[in-house]
Amino acid sequence: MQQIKNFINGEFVNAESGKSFDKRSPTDNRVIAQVSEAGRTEVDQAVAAARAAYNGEWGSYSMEKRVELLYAVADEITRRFDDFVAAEMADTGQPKAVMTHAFVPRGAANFKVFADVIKNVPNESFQTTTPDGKGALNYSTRVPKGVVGVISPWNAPFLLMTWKVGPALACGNTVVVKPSEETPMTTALLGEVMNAVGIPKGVFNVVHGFGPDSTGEFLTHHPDVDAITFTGETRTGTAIMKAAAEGMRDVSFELGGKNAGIVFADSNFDEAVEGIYRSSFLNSGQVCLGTERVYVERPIFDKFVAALKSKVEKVKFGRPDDAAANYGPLISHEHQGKVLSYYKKAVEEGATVVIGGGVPDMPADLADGAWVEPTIWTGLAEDATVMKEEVFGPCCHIAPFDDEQEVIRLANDTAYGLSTTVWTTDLTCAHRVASKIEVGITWINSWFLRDLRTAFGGSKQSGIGREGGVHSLEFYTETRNICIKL
Ligand code: NAD
Ligand code: 6OD
Repeated sequence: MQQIKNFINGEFVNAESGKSFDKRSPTDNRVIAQVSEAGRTEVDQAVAAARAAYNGEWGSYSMEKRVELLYAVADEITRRFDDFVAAEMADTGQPKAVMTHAFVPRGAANFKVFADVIKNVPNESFQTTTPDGKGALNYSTRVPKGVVGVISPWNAPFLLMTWKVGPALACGNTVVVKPSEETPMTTALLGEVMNAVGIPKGVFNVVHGFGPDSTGEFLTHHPDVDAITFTGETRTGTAIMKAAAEGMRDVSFELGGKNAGIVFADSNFDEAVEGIYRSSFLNSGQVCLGTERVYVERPIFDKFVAALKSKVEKVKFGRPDDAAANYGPLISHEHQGKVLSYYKKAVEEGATVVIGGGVPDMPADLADGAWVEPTIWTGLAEDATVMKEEVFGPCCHIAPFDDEQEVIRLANDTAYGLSTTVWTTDLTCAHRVASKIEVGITWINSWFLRDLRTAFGGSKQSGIGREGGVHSLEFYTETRNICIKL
């Protein structure tokens, strides 16, 4: 049985209390690791280590030295690629291809991209006139925030955690990371990588545990944490924002979504079906950018529903390393219960189930996993529960629309504002629609294509701030202005 410890000041340590919790496999519910649960003591130690490193060795490093070390981190992750893929598969139960093609390489890239950003970012300067005619020069510098608390979710654990740790360290901060209790493995491996390449002790710390009344809350309420970056549910973001209000700490939030997919009749039909299939069902629908509301122009509505159904029929459930399988379980029984309760509610509120709606028959060795069927509905009213609340499971509702203004109104009729995907061959229409949809990112004839240098974040209840490329500097640094009388 794997033992996962906290990583504090460069050492792997168990909690003083001796408390630990089980990490279960989503595929068959076996306990696959025992995770030490950090209490207040360990959170205090981790924050103190981060502060000491910030005031000490890390703080004394030049930007060039940090950049060199972050490149070494990325290279070491790549050298241990198979270990990261195995850890992420064990934690999430998702197919190997998702880890090898997307989530793990993107995690490694997060260190190089932000090293490059910090190396190349210019500072502004202004020459000011003064009454004596001599003038003054204003110039800005960027300084790190200090100790950053990183709270990350379970759905793409390594990618989403490194997307915060990479820029935080590149900018000269130190971090204390609290990964999701469901996915502790890759943060533990990252601790080994940090030691292997010589990142000073205390720069990167990991405390494992839960959210409320546990490690997450101890970290976000800790007075010596200068800023908090969080990815997860909007409700959790609200709790963390209250915690951050004590001491006026800055927050960066990537939160939930209830994203719309819009398919016009003139779209390339096969590409649109494939795109919506991926956006609704990749990672078993556990993607913040996923499409849970699909709007299809009426002339192709029936054909589209039939084509999407036919793709879902071909799903092959199985273990992550089963080459014949392409579909994994949900993260946990708890999440399975939540998703199934939405499936039930959809039917109670009048949905027609096109396909799915329950739990698939699985062979005996997988029967205890957190499996649910990918599900398509039609026929719901716009105010039905699953049209308003994020399910975060493999499901979508498909509704017909008749004109552009109507579909823009429908897409915007939500408390969330994370992303949209629009399918049409009329690029003028695509630009018009994209300019009106209230989200952080609109994909046209594509989905989940994001250059790491671009800004990412949500409008409305989907987030606060933008991370990605130079935009991450807004959160991970403060701008200081210096004015010299000439
Ligand atoms: P979650 O909010 O339940 O948990 C996220 C993290 O917060 C976990 O580490 C958890 O332990 C911690 N936490 C929970 N309560 C806390 C508290 N009171 N104080 C401090 N920490 C606390 O989210 P999840 O279920 O892990 O992830 C799924 C959610 O994340 C979905 O809503 C999804 O849309 C969202 N998400 C958003 C993005 C984005 O970029 N916008 C990306 C991925 C996931
Ligand atoms: O890599 C990204 O651009 C991104 N936004 C990933 C989000 C995954 C959420 O589930």
